[in-house]
Amino acid sequence: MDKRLPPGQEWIEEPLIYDINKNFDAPKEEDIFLYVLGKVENRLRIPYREIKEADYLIEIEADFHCVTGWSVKDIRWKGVPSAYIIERAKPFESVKWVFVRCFDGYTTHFPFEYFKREDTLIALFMNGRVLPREHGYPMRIVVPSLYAWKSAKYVYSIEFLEEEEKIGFWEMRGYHPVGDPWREERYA
Ligand SMILES: Nc1nc2c(c(=O)[nH]1)N[C@H]1C(S)=C(S)[C@@H](COP(=O)(O)O)O[C@H]1N2
Ligand SMILES: [Mo]
Repeated sequence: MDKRLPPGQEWIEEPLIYDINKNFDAPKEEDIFLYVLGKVENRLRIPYREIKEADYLIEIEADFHCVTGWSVKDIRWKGVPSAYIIERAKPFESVKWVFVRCFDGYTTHFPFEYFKREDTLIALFMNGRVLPREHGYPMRIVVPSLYAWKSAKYVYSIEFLEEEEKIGFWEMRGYHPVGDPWREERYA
């Protein structure tokens, strides 16, 4: 038994590229912002460059588990930790959920508890390079503690919510609102 592999998963070498829609234009670098909104003290509109040049970037190495059954070991992601967003936006104490929107029309949601984890980040780099287009350029939220569909690519906004009132793309189609691979939370 491989203690590192969540139940029902198998290892593969490289992450498969999954996109609900490939036909969208990535904006030019100077037009890219990350919006932070919802139940927060400070709404933010952070230019991509400001995130890229933040004093405080972290790099993590994490396994990536897709709900369809494949897992990939040791992907390196670099970017700002979720704490950077939390410190600047100051979500209210009452926040329980996070809803993420992406340039391709994709959305996802998950509990704030997982957003707050130390290994959750807004990644701009993958395996030592600027995020490749197909893996989420310009920015991707990476939540290693949840199935890979929660690690939304092409992110442009993060909204903090008190109630589970906005439902993500796959969550709307029967996938789990939490999606913890160790508890095998595939479907709701
Ligand atoms: N914006 C966006 N993010 C997304 C998806 C998507 O279709 N659009 N697919 C998700 C799914 S189902 C998985 S398994 C991973 C795959 O990551 P990869 O395409 O970088 O390998 O991205 C997730 N993030
Ligand atoms: Mo997936």
